[in-house]
This record gives sequence, C-alpha cells and structure tokens, in this order.
Amino acid sequence: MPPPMPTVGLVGKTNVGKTTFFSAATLIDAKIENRPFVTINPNIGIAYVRKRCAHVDLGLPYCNPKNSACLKGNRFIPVRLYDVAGLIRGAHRGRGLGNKFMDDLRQADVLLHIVDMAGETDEEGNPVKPGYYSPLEEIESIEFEVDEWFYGVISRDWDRFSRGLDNIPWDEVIARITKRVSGLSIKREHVVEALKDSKLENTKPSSWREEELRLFSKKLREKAKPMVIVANKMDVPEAEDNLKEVLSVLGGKKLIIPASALYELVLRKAARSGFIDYLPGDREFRVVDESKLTAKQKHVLEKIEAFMKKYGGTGIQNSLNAAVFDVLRMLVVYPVENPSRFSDKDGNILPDAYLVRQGTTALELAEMVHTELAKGFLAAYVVNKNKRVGSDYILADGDVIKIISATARG
Ligand SMILES: Nc1nc2c(ncn2[C@@H]2O[C@H](COP(=O)(O)OP(=O)(O)OP(=O)(O)O)[C@@H](O)[C@H]2O)c(=O)[nH]1
Ligand SMILES: [Mg+2]
Repeated sequence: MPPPMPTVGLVGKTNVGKTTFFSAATLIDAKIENRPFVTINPNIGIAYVRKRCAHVDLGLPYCNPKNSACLKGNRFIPVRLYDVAGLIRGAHRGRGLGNKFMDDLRQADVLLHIVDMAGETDEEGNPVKPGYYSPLEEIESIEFEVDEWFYGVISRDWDRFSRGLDNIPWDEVIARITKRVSGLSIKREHVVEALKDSKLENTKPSSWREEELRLFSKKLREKAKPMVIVANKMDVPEAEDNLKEVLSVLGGKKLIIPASALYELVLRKAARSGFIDYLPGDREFRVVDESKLTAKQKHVLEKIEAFMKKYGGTGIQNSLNAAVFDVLRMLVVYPVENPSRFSDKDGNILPDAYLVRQGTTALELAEMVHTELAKGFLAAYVVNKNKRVGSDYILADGDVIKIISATARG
C-alpha cells in the first residue's frame, strides 16, 4: 500500500484564524467569522507540501504526475489537513467548548498551533483592540490545554491498566502501552522515546506517581503530536512587536513561522479567478491584467506584495512544509518501473511522489509499491545516483527508485 498521507492538525485558541488557514490551504469554503467557537465539527481537506520536482533535477522538460501535481517545476504532494474547534484557557475543566473536540485530532501526526499574533482576541477569543492580548500568554496557555487533553486520554483508567503490567517483561510493557495509545496515532518509537526522556525505562508503571505519568504523557505528546507555531495575522501592524517578543523568549526553542492566513486566502482566490499568477509558497505573484482590478483590489494586492517581500511569502506553505519536512522529517521519493525513461510501465514520467519517513529502506518502499514486488525483492536501482543497492538501503530525499524483483509484474 502507498505510504499513508501525513495528517496535519490545526490547533489554537478560538477565533485566531484556524479555519482561514484551512480554507487558504485547501480552497474549501468553511465558515469564518470574527467571534469565538464558529467551528464545531472538524473540517477535513487536502493540502499540499511543495518541493522542487525531481524532473527538474534530472534535466527533463516535464513529468506526468498521478498521485500529486507538478506546477512550474514544483511537486505538490497531498497531506491531510484537519481544522477543529478552538480552545480557551481552562478548556480541560470544561470552559468554552471544553477539550473534547480535540479528540478529532487523534489521527494527527503533527500540529500547527495557530496564534493570533496581533493580540486582537482576548483570553476567551472575543475581538479586542490589536495589541491587547499577549501572544506569549496564548502560546503558553494553549500548549498547556493540549497537554491536558493528552494527559486526560492517557491517564483514563491508568491504575487498572498499569497493574496489569506488573511482572511482565519490559518489551511487553512497551507493546501493551503502545497498543493502548494506538488510537491517538502513537507509534512504538514514540513510546520508547518518551519513556527514555522521562527516565521511566524499566520502572513499574503501577508505581508511577501522578507527576511521573504527567511527565510521560507530556513527552509522549511532544513526540507523537509535535507542534509548530504559526504566528498568524502578521499583516496587522501590532503583530510585529509581538513577534519580536515571542522570538526573544521562544526563538531557538520552538519553530515559529510568521504568516497571514488572510493574505494567502485572498491570493488563492484571486489566482483561482485568474486575476493573478500565484503558486502557494511563491514569494511573489504577478497581476495578469491590471485593467481588470478595482482601485481597492490593487491597493490590497500592493499591501500583500509588501508583506511577502518582508516575510518571504505568506507563510502558509512554509508552515505546511515545516510540519512535514522539518518536524516529521519526511522525504520525497519517486518509485519508477522503467529506469531509462523514469516512468511507469505506461510511460508516465515520475508518476508518483511518495512522502516517506526518514529511515525508510528500499525493501519497505517495495512493500509500499506492491506487496508482490517486496516478496521477490532482489535489489533496487537508485536511478538518479546510478547505483544498485540492497534491501536495507536507506532512502534519501529525491531518490528515483526502480525495484528489481523476481516477482515483478508485466
Ligand atoms: N488580519 C487578519 N485576520 C485574520 C487572519 N486570519 C484570520 N483572520 C480573521 O480572524 C477571524 C477568525 O477567523 P477564523 O478562521 O474563523 O478563526 P478560527 O480560529 O477558525 O475560529 P473558531 O473556529 O471560532 O475557533 C476572522 O475575522 C478572520 O478574518 C490573518 O491572517 N490576518
Ligand atoms: Mg474555525
């Protein structure tokens, strides 16, 4: 089976721009309003990460993408995007909508924490004058709520569960914990690393105090649902000083991406209507026909242009790319059947771009392409590097791979 699409979840205080981000990234219309708790049911859509296409690196004039898109030499590879109900401080005690809607993010592999950098919504998400509320406070309180949600799920019925772990081998303890938390899309390696980081290896889970379970849960959250901060609403003048402050406190410790979901939404819609030439992630856009724009539209586009110069784009594509490439550290590889044409058996050039985890081997790739192919695995040929490799070859970003198999079809 092809590799599972990574799932990116949007979290944040209510009324900070999560749905605006979602709409901008997916071009799905969803309700956006300047008041708290507009979103209740999750919005689920497809967004894309962007990377220079291998056809460019191979010096080919074009490709024939099937599972992804290639626009002007850029491969856009699909990822799942979830937009859920917002939080406020005290959500875990039931304030606002509580944190039960966070369960909609159980499948997420990585979270984008959308923050109102303009500080124009208060603790409860109500609109206030820009600069009123502190984004630092927002970051801290929402991260706390996310951790509390996670702890709530992990600690449910823990006493009974952990007593069942007494007197069984450590490996089995890990296996049982992994099974228990698998509904949160947590993998064995997350459990292993979290146990190590919280110095709880080879201890008896039934003897953990609340403090230790909390530490384990926090580490597990950091591994299984790592967060990137999207400093949203950077188009509001007050946001700039706030960003400086946030960077001075958290810069270096957290990944923080300046963004304007609003501007990206405007650009995506303008591009869809043919007013501008713009690809998500571009650092600039081009007006197709000035004469078709009203004075107001021109003014808005000029402001957006200046913003993009300053921040190197709108920040939306950067956020998605950072989540998938920097945090999940995924690679893009291209399986092919015909190495001399870089194509599948029908002649489609570089049809599939797979997003795979770092450490994925040639044999694992074979399994993703076709189980049969893996069964008869003989070797792999890394087309772009012109070398033959074995089953345990670790894939590198941009690899174009032909699997050589005794059970190859056709
Ligand atoms: N200036 C500015 N406003 C934004 C930006 N992104 C969102 N907004 C505004 O913020 C308000 C809330 O946007 P939503 O996308 O509905 O926020 P949300 O986080 O989904 O809110 P809930 O679903 O209610 O929790 C709307 O008035 C948006 O227009 C941005 O980048 N800049
Ligand atoms: Mg919303």
